[in-house]
Amino acid sequence: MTIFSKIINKEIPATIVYEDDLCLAFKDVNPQAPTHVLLIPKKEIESMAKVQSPEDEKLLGHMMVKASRIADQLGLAKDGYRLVINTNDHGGQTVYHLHIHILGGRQMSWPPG
Ligand code: DGP
Repeated sequence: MTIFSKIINKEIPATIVYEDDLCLAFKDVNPQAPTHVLLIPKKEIESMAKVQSPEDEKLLGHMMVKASRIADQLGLAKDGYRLVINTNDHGGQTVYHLHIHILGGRQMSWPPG
């Protein structure tokens, strides 16, 4: 269990921007862009390295479509945005509950650091 489970269970506060039966989106506490939201599954999945089942396939498809809709709602669609899923150590993951970063509101650079 991670701190994100506590956010899902409303045991600790977060600024929630979207919620449904399968996933939750809230503002990142340490924003790296003018808009920085985390979209997480309510199911506890450690990382992208652990997804495999048909259930996960459906869940991640759902989340990618929701990421698009949330980005649109946040006003990011026209100028663009970046979706990031840091995975395990080399990916820079710090919280081991799968999450999609939705970042926007500034020009992004490439390659990532
Ligand atoms: P990552 O490094 O990809 O595992 O990203 C974890 C992100 O989670 C990081 O950008 C900061 C954010 N974060 C960590 N703890 C909390 C918290 O308690 N509340 C919120 N809103 N964000 C958190």
